[in-house]
This record gives sequence, C-alpha cells and structure tokens, in this order.
Amino acid sequence: MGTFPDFPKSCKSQLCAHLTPEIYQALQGRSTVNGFTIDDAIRSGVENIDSGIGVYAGDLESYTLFATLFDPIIESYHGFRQSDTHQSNLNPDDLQAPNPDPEGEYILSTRIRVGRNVADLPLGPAITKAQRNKVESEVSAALNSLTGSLSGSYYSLGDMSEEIRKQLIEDHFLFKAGDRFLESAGLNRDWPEGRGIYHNDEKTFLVWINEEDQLRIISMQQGGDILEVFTRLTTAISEIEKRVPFSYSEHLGYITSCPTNLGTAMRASVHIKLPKLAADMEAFKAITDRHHLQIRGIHGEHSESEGGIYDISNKRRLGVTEVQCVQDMVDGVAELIATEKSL
Ligand code: ADP
Ligand code: ILO
Repeated sequence: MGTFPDFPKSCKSQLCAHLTPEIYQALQGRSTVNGFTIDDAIRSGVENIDSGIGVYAGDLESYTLFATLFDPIIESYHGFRQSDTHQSNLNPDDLQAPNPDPEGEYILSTRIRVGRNVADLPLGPAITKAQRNKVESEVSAALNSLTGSLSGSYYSLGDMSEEIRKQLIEDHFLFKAGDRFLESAGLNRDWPEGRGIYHNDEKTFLVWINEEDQLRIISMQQGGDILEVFTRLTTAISEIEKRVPFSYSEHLGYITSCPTNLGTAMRASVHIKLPKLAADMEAFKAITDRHHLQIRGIHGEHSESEGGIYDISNKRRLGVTEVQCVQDMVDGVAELIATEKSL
C-alpha cells in the first residue's frame, strides 16, 4: 500500500488539485488487468512536482478504474464532462484554411500530429518489453507497405548513429531522449529498444513508434499551407488504420497515455516569427487564449523561444473534432499575423 503523497504548497499540477486522501484511499488495492495501480498512475506527478498534469494511464481500463481521479482532471483540462461524448471529423473539405501567410514572411513551418495506440494492448506506461517490441515490428511492417508519397523507411533508434539521431532532433523530426516526466511514468523503460521513426524521403510524413504513445503520426512541411499538411495527415491516418486497429472509446475518443491528448490526440502547430508581439506577452496571450491556443518554445514542450520564433498550437483536443482543432490554429494564427503587421 502506498502513502498519500506529500505535495508542497507550491505544487500547481492537476494531480495535487484533484487527489484527496479519500480518493487516494479508495483507489488503493485496485489494479487493472495489466497490473497498473493508482501509484503507477500518479508517479510522474509525485516525482515531478512542477508537472502541469502529473498523471498517465497504463491502459484504457485506467480511465474507468481510476475515474474518480481522471474524470475531474479531464474536466478541468478539457472542459469535458463524464456525460459528454466525443466526435471525430477528419474531412479536410470541412476546414477553412487559406494560407494565412502566402508571402512566407511569418510562418516557418507547419506540423500536425496525432497520437494513436494499438487496440487491446496496454499503453506505454504498462506495456511489457515483448509487447513493445511486437508493436514496433508490426507497426513498422504496416508502414513499410504504404505506397506513393507515404512510402518511406523505418529507422530503429538502437541502430541509429548518434550523429544522425542528434541531427534529426535538431531538425525537429525526432523525439528527444530522457524526458523526466516520461521517465517517471515508466515510458522510457528498456530505452532505446523498440523505438524508432518511419519517414518518407522528403520528411513530410513521419511516424514515431513507441514514444509517449505507440504511434505519433506526423505531417509537416515548410511554410503555411495548413490545408496541405492536414490533407496529407488524414490520408495517412486512414491508410494506417486499415492496417493497425487503434484504441478508441465512444466517450474519450482516441486513447492516449496522457489525458491531455485524449479525443483527437491532435496537435496542429506552426513555427512562427512574431518579434513585435513577443515584446508584449500580455497582448500575445490575449489572442492565443481567445483562440484556445498554446505557446511553446521551438524545441518542443518545456523549451524556450529563440529569436522571436514560437510554436503555436491548438490546446483543445477532446470534445472538439480534428477539423475544429486545426481551425482554432488557423484562425488564431491569422489574427496573430494581422496584429504583428499592425505593430
Ligand atoms: P508533440 O508535438 O509531439 O507533442 P513536442 O512539443 O515535443 O511534441 O514537439 C516535437 C518536435 O516537433 C519538436 O522538435 C518540435 O520543435 C517540433 N515541432 C513542433 N511543431 C513544429 C512546427 N510547426 N514546425 C517544425 N517543427 C515543429
Ligand atoms: N506530464 C507532463 C506533461 C503533460 C502534457 N504533455 C504531454 C507531452 N503529454 C506534465 O504533467 O506537465
């Protein structure tokens, strides 16, 4: 039996806001079919007091077995209640996305990714080494059967030279190693075995295997043609879904290990240069808040901006469709560019 965590007063995570001694006590002794417990679910937030969220799921069952903790966190982060249902719309025809920067003055690149996990398997925090290796071999084989502009090659992390690995990270194509939030969640076990990246020659279509989620499907390219990036992504998703069954729930949409990614599991972002707006972070934030957008640095989550360049992406992922996620980003980016121009 674990003991109730001793959170410092400064802790601002969703975990410390919602985990009470009563809830913790009631969840003690429970274990999912994959052996995942409440102590496993909260370890990342307990070991990383600066977490924003602080919990991970070990499998689909975690979301119901530990619902007294997960539901209020999901409601608080996504504004999505137990009685709500999620709806998916991956139809590019429904997106209104003329290039917000046709002259190429502000947007350096556009990237849209979704997380996916394989149906009826544990998620990364609870997966065994053998299961993870099987995901790698089956998913990479499925990807290797893609044709046309999606055809490419799979590169396993264990076989990759240090030089190529560093270059791929520097160029924003590959995940970093050693994330302490993932480490505490058990997501880095047996590293680097079972992990890798698939990509086409142009590196406009990429799939990460066995990082935070079993698949991260990514479409990206230089400039601001967001519709082209979304269209490539949706084509890829439907081709992969013909070959790999994804974990999906009517209530929570696509199932991911971190509750922030549930639903669409989509993050649509641009790298955008806004030096004037950046001098007035209050005005900058007022626009991003209005359009439900998040500001990140250019080397991903928990990184800083460099040279007035920011990563701007949708914050909403659950209870909104994929089209709406991208629309939030398109509309917000158009307003950010108009404001930057006026300054
Ligand atoms: P994720 O989007 O997968 O949740 P991160 O925020 O860590 O995770 O970003 C992963 C990588 O993708 C980082 O190298 C980041 O710089 C890169 N990236 C994100 N958005 C863009 C973009 N619009 N253009 C180029 N690279 C991007
Ligand atoms: N567990 C971390 C990260 C949460 C959201 N980001 C990702 C990558 N899922 C935290 O609680 O801050």
